[in-house]
Amino acid sequence: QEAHAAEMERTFIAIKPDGVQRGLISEIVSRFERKGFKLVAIKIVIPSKDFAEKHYHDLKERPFFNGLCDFLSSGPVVAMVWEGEGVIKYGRKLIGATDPQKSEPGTIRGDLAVVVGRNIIHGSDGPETAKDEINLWFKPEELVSYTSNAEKWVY
Ligand code: 3AN
Repeated sequence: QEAHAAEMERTFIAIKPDGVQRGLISEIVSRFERKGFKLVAIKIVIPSKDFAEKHYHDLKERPFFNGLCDFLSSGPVVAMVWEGEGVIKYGRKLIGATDPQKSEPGTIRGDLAVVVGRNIIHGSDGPETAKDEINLWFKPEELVSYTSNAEKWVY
């Protein structure tokens, strides 16, 4: 069981300050939970600007980089690690397209957000960024390995 859990794919998901302020924490958590993914780390933090710049380092040449980092560091963020088969790619599917005007109804951004600068949630876009982002936001001991009762019915 432990070996199985250790091999399972993980992704970093964050509810941004707009999602927290709008009271969407439980709504977002519940979509990942009901799908069958497993929550292995969660905390609420106000990231510093410096930390936000590290998180978004890939976007530093983009014109919206500074505003984006100001925004991420403007209030509490719920940082999470979710685990499950295909969770990186499917997590992105649950989240929907970057621009909420283009994300499908039924997705988190499609149902709950209107503009790209306030799109309420972040999800890692691939295995490498997932690893990097989990390492940036969490210490190893903050990740919990456990077998959930639901697991034997999900898999
Ligand atoms: P995603 O969050 O879907 O992976 P990225 O990585 O392209 O999308 O962009 C990261 C974040 O940057 C987005 N979540 C959004 O908040 C912000 N962003 C992306 N494009 C724009 C834009 N044109 N104007 C303002 N903010 C943007």
